[in-house]
Amino acid sequence: MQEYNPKEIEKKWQQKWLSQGAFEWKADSKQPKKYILSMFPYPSGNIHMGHVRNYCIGDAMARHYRKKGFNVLHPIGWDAFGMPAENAAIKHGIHPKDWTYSNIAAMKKELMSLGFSFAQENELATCDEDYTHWEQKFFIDLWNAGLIYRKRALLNWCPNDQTVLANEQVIDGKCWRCDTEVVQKEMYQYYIKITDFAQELLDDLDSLEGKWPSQVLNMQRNWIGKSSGLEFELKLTEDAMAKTNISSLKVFTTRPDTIFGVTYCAIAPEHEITKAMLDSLPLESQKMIKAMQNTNARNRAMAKKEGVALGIEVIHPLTQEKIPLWVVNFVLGDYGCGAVMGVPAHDERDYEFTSLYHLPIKKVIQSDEIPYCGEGELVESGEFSGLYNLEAKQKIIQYFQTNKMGQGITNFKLRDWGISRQRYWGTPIPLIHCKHCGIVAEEKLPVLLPYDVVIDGEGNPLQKHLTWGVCKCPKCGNEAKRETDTMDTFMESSWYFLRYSTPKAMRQTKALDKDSLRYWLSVDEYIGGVEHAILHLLYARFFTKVLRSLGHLEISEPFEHLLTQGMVLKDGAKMSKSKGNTIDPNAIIERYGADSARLFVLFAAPPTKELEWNDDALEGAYRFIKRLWERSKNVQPLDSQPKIDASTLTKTEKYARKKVYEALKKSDEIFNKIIAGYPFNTLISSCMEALNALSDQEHPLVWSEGYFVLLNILEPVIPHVCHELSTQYFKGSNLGEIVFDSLALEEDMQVIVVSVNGKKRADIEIPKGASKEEVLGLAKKAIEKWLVGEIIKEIYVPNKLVNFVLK
Ligand code: ANZ
Ligand code: ZN
Repeated sequence: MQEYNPKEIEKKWQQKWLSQGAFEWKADSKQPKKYILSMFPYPSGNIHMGHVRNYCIGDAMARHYRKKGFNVLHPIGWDAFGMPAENAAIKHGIHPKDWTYSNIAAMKKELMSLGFSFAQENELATCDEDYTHWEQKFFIDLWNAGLIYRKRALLNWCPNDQTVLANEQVIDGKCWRCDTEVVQKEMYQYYIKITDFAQELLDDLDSLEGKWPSQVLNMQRNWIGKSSGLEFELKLTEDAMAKTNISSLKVFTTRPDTIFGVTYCAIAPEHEITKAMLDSLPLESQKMIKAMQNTNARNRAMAKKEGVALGIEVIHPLTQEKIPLWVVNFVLGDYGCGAVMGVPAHDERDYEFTSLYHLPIKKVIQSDEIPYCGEGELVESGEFSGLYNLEAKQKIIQYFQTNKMGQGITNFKLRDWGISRQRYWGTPIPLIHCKHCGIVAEEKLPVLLPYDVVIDGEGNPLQKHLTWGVCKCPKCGNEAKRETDTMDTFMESSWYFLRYSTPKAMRQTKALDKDSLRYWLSVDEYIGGVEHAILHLLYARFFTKVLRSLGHLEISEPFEHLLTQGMVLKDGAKMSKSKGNTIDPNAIIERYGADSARLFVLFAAPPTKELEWNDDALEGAYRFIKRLWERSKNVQPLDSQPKIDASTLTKTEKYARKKVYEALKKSDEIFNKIIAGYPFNTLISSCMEALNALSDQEHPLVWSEGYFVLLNILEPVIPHVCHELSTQYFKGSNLGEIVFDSLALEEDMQVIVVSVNGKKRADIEIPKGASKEEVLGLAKKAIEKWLVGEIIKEIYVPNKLVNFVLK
C-alpha cells in the first residue's frame, strides 16, 4: 500500500472531476433539485480563510445532496466591479479591467485547488459585457416603471481632487488621498424606490422565521424601521415668522402621549428654518451649524450631542406655551419631518441634551426616575391626565385628527436606495441627457465602459474622457451626452443568484430564462457572512420583488434558508490583513493538502460560530486522514454494501458497527435538519469515534462495512481521499444512497444505577435480559468498598436500579 500523498490524489481527482463535468447540472426538471449557494467573492486577488470556510460549508452541502440523488446547482462567480480595482489603478497604474480579470483567474485556481464542486457552466463575473447588458436593461425597465428617479442629494466631495468620495474614503473628515477637508456637496443622484416595497419587505420576513437566523430577521426589521405616531404642526410666533418667513414647524413623534412634556423643539441642520435663520446668527453659531451640515448625517447622529439655540420660538398646540427652537446634530434631515418635539423627562436622548444646555424638564408620566421611558399614568396633561399612556397615545392622535391639527401616520426608516456612483469601474447608467428631450433611456445596449481612461483619483474618469460621453439622442437624433455615473455594485449582487440559472447558451439573448428560474429558484441554502445581514440581503430581496412585479419572476423571496457563518479568528481577533494575523490557505494546502484544510475548517467549530485558528487542530486533521488512509489496509474490497449477521459478532465488533451507524445517523440528522445549523463538527467527531472503534476489532467485513459507510459520509468534507479509497475498495459503489441498518444501533447492554442506603454509588453496564441474580452479583462487585455492614435488604427494579440497605 502506498503512503498517503494528498498532492498526488487531489490533483488527480480535481482533473478527473473537471474533465468529466462532474458538477454540471443536468437539464432534468423532473429530478428534485437543490440550489446551494455561498455568497460570491470580490476578486481581490487571493482567497483568505473566510472564503475557505464559506465555500467548505456550501461544498459539503452540495456534495451531500448530489450523492442523495438531487440535481444540484452549486455555482461560483465574481462580484467584480468596485473601488479596489480603481485604487489599484491609481496606486500601481494597472487597468481595473486587467487587474480584475487576472485576479479572477488567480482566485479561481486557488479555489479549485480546494476541490470545490462548482458548476463551471454557470460561472459569471459581474463586469462581463453580457452582465452589464442585462443589468442596464433592468435599469431601464425600472426607469420606465417610475421606480428610478433623480434627485439632488448631499455627497462627500473633495474640493482638491474634484471628486466624490465614498464614505470609506473619508477618514476623520478628510480625503484619503490628499488629506483635504471633505465637504458635503449637493449633486444629482439616481434613486431606486425601495420604499415602495417597505411594507412587503417587512411582512415577508415573517415567512422566513425559523429559516433565517432570527438575528438577521431582526436587523432587517429594525433597518426597515416601521413606526407609527403623530405628525402635527407648531405655529411659529409672530416674531419668528417675521424672521423666517415660515409660518409653522411640522414634527413627527412616536410618543404623542408625552406632548405635555415638551420643553424645546429641535430641527436638523438641513431644515428650511435653519437655512432661513443662518445668516442672522452669531458667527460662532453659524460655524457650528455649517460643521454639522458638512458631516455625514448618520455619523453626526452618533457623535456627542450639540445644538445651537435659534433665539426664536414655536407655540405648543395644546397649551399655547412658547417653546424655544434649536438646531441640533442628532436630528436627521431625511427622517420624519426633520424636526422633533423634545421631551427630556421621557426620552434618553432629549434628557442628555437638556442636561448639557440646562433646559427645563417637565414630567408628564407618573414615575420615580428621570428620564423615564416606560409606561404609566399621565400627569400634568390637561384633560388627558389620569389616562394610561398607551390609551392616551390613541386619544391624543384622535384629538389632533378631529380638530384637524395633525394626523396619525406610519413612518419607515428605510430610505430610497441611492444607486449612482461617480466612478469608473462599475456598470454605466444607460441614460442620455438631451437638450431637447431631457433624460432619455439608451436604446443600444450594452453601454460599455471605454478602456482608454485616465484613472488618477482626480475627477470622474468617464467625465474626463473626450469622446465616450458624446452620443446621439435616441429620440430626436441631436447630439447629446451620456450619463457618466455608474451603478452601486450592490445592484450587481442583487440578481447574480438569478442569473446563474440562465444557461450559458442563452446568456446573449436573455437576462433570465423563465423555465430555469421556475425550476431552480429559490436558493435552498444561502451561506455567507453576517456583515451582509442588512444591505445585500435586503437589496436582493427587494430586487426579487421588483423583478416579480415586472413579470420576470414568480417567487417573492430569493433565499429559502440562510446560514450566516462565524468569523475566522486568530489569537482572539478577526483574521485580517490590517491586523497582520492572516494564514494563507495556499500554504496549508501545500503542506497538508486540501482535504486537511477542509476537515480542519469544518471540524474546528460549527459553521455559525466563530472559528479560532489552531495549528494543532490542523495537524490533527491531517493525522486523522492519514490514519483513515493507512487503516484502509484492513478493508476487504466489495462491490456493494455488505449484509452482516450481527448475532455472530463479538461485543467489540458490535460496538464498532454501532459507532459507524451512529455517524450515519448523525449525517442524516444534519441534512434532514433534525439538528439545526449544519454542525459538521459533530459529524466529523462521530466519524473519528467510529474509526477508533473499528480499530479495536479485526472482523474484515465489519471493517469493510465501516469504510463503506464512513467514506460515504465523509466525502462531502474530504472528497479527494474518500473518492480515492472508495474507488480502490468499492469501485465507487458506496458514493450514493446507503442503507441504514438500524439494528446496529440497538443496545446489547444497558445501564442501571446502584445505590447503597439510597445514595447513588455507581452506574453499571449489564447485558440486556440478565437475570436478577446476575445483576445483583455485578452490582455488589461494583460497590464493594461501600459494603461496610450487613445487607438487610436488596431492592431490585428491573432495567433501572439496585439499592442495598445496610444495617
Ligand atoms: C417626542 C418623543 C418623546 C420621542 C419621547 C421619543 C420619545 P422612531 O420612528 O422609532 O425612530 N425623531 C423624529 N424625527 C426625527 C429625526 N428626523 N431625527 C431624529 N429623531 C427624530 O422614533 C421617532 C422618534 O424619534 C420621535 O418621537 C422623535 O422623538 C424622534 F419620550 O418625539 B419622539
Ligand atoms: Zn433629444
